[in-house]
Amino acid sequence: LDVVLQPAPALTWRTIGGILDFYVFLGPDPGSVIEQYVEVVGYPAMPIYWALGYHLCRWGYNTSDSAWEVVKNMRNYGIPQDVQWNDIDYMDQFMDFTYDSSKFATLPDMVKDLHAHDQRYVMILDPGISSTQPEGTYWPFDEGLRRQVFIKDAEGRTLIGKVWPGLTAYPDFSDAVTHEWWYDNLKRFHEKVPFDGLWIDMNEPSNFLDGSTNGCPSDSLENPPYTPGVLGGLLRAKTLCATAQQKQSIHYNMHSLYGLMEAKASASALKRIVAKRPFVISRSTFPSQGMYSGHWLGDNRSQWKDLYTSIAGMLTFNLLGIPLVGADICGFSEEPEEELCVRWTQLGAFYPFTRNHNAIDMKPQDPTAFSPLARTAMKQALLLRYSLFPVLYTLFHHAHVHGHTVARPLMFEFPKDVKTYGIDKQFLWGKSLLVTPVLDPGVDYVDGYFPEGLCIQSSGEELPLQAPLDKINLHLREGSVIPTQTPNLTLWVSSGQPLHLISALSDDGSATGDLFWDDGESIDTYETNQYTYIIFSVAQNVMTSQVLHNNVEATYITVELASFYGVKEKPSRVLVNSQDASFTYRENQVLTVADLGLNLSQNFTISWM
Ligand SMILES: *[C@@H]1O[C@H](CO)[C@@H](O)[C@H](O)[C@H]1NC(C)=O
Ligand SMILES: *[C@@H]1O[C@H](CO)[C@@H](O)[C@H](O)[C@H]1NC(C)=O
Ligand SMILES: *[C@@H]1O[C@H](CO)[C@@H](O)[C@H](O)[C@H]1NC(C)=O
Ligand SMILES: *[C@@H]1O[C@H](CO)[C@@H](O)[C@H](O)[C@H]1NC(C)=O
Ligand SMILES: CC(=O)N[C@H]1CO[C@H](CO)[C@@H](O)[C@@H]1O
Repeated sequence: LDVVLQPAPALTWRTIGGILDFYVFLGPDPGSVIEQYVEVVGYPAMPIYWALGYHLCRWGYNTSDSAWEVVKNMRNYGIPQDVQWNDIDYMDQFMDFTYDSSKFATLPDMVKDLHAHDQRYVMILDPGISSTQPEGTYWPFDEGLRRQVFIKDAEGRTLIGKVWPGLTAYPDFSDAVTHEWWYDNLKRFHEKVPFDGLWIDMNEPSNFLDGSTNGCPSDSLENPPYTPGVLGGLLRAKTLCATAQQKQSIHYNMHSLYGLMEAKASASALKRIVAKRPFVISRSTFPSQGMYSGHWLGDNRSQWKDLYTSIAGMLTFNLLGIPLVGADICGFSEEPEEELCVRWTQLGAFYPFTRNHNAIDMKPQDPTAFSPLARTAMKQALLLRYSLFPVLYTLFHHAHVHGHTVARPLMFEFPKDVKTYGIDKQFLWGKSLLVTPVLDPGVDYVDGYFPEGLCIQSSGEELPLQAPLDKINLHLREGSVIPTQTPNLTLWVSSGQPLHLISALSDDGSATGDLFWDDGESIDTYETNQYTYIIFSVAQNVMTSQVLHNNVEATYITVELASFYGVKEKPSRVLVNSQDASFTYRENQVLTVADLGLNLSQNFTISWM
C-alpha cells in the first residue's frame, strides 16, 4: 500500500489488494479522533510499572560480566535503572533460546543479582530459527518441524531464509500451534535465564536474502502489475516470498501482520510464564499492536537531526494507540558527542519508553561512560522522570481505559491556536506538563512556545528559556495538580514512597488532577477492581482529595507534602482536615505544607485563610 500526501489537502492510496474497510472518525477535537480510532483497533495494554523506568541496552556487550559491570557502576553512581537488556550477543551463535555458555556464563547470576536489586532483565529474540543444527541438538527447530510451525514455500517445503544464525526457518504466528510452541520454548529458556520481558526484533519479517534460499516463483503475486515503493523495489526484497504459505493465508496477505502476531504470541506466553503484565517491545508494528507491545523507533543515528525527529516519531505512535514508545537514547549507530548524549537523555527522560541503546563497535554511551558533569546531568534528568512516575502511570491508565495519548502534541490541548499545529520541538505529557528540550549543540537557552492558557501570563508567544547543560525545561500548566514521589534507584511501587502534591493554581485559584494506583504488576487490575483512583481539586483556598474508588493497594501510601503555586496572599492559618498546621509561604506565591502524613486512601482537605 502506498499513501501519498498531495499538495492539496488530500491523500492518495494505491493498494495492490486486500479488503478495504473505511472508518471516519469525526472527533470533533484531535483527542476524540484518537479515542474513536483506539476504540476500533483496541486499547493499549496497561504496562507493568517497571516498563516506565530507565532501560539500558547495547549491541556489543562482549560478555555478561561487561553488562553486569555497567549495572554495578550505575548503582555506585546512584543513577536510576530499572531494566538491563541484552542484544544478540548473549546467544550461542545467535540462536534463539540459547545463551553463550562461555562469554555469557554468568548471565543467570546477573539476572539473579538484578532481581535482588528490584531490577529486571529483558533480552532480544528474532523470529528466525536456525535450520542447520545437527538433528537432536536444537530443540526449537526439531520440535518446530515436528509440530509444523514453520512458514512453507509455494511447494509446501519449509521456507528457508537467512538471518543472524545463518539459514533459518520462520515461525508462522498466524497458527495457534505456533503460539504454543513459542510458549514452550520461552518456558524452557526461562528455567535457565529467568527473564522478565521480551524484545522482538527482525519481525517485518527480515531476511538477509530476497524471498528464500531458492528465490521465489515467478508469478503475479510476486510481480504484481504495480509494486509500491518498498525497499528494493520488489515485494520479496529482504523478506519472505509473497507466495509463501501461512496457516491463515498466503504471505502476500499476511506480511504486514507478522510483528503483530508475534507480539500477541509473546505477550500471551509471558503472561503464562511470569503471571504478571507482559512487557514486550517490537520493531514491526500494525494497528492493534498497543494491546500487546510497545515499540522503539528503530535504528537511528547519534546525530542532532535524529534527536529532533524522535519527537515526531514518539508523538505519531501515541496517535496510533501505541503509547509505550521511544527512540534509542543517544542514538544507535555512530558515536554521540557528550553534549548530544546529555541532551538526548534529557529528552529521553520524557519518552514514554526510555531506553539507551547502542550499536556494536561503538564506544559505550551509558551514563557512566561520561565526565562527572555529563553523568550528573543525566542522573538529574532520570531522577526527574522517576519523581514524575505517579503522573506517567496515571496517564497510561487513561490510555488503557479511554484511548488517550500519553505524550501529546500541543495542538491536542490548544486546538483553537493555529500556531500550535506545526510545533514538533515541544510536546506535553497528558494535558499539563510541557516539555521543551534543547535540540541544538552549543546553546544554553531554548525558544519555547507558550499558548494562551498554559501559564497565567502566557498569551500565545515564543519565549527564550534558560537551558544550561544540566537542565531540561518542564512547565506545569495552570489549573493542574500533579502527584510526584521522591525518586530512588528503581521505581518505588511496592515500598510506596510518600507523595508530594504540586498544584499550579489558575488565576481564579483553581486546579485539578488525579492519581491511579495499583500494585503495578498484576494483570487486569482495573478490570477486576483492584485499584485506587483519586481526584484532587483546589478551589476557593481549599484542596480536597476525594477517593472515588478505593482498594487496599494504596493504603500504605501517604501524602507528606503539598505545594501550591500562585497563592496570591500570605495565609494567616492553614488547616489540614480542620486541624491547624504549620506552613511556609514564599514571596513568589508558593505555599508549602509539610509533614502531612495523610493517608492516601482517605479523603482529606487542606485549606487556608
Ligand atoms: C569487544 O570485543 C571486540 C573484539 O571482538 C573489541 O574490539 C571490543 O573492544 C570489545 N568491547 C568491549 C567493550 O570490551
Ligand atoms: C533509596 O532506597 C534505599 C533502600 O532501598 C534507601 O536506603 C534510600 O534511603 C533510598 N533513597 C532515597 C533518596 O529515598
Ligand atoms: C470520599 O469522597 C467521595 C467523593 O466525594 C465520596 O463518595 C466518599 O463517600 C468519601 N469517603 C468517605 C469515607 O467519606
Ligand atoms: C489508611 O486508611 C486505611 C482505611 O481507609 C487503613 O486500612 C490503612 O491502614 C491506613 N494506612 C495508614 C498508613 O495509616
Ligand atoms: C537512520 C535511521 O534509520 N534513522 C531513523 C532514526 O529514527 C527516526 C525516528 O525517530 C527515523 O525517522 C529515522 O529514519
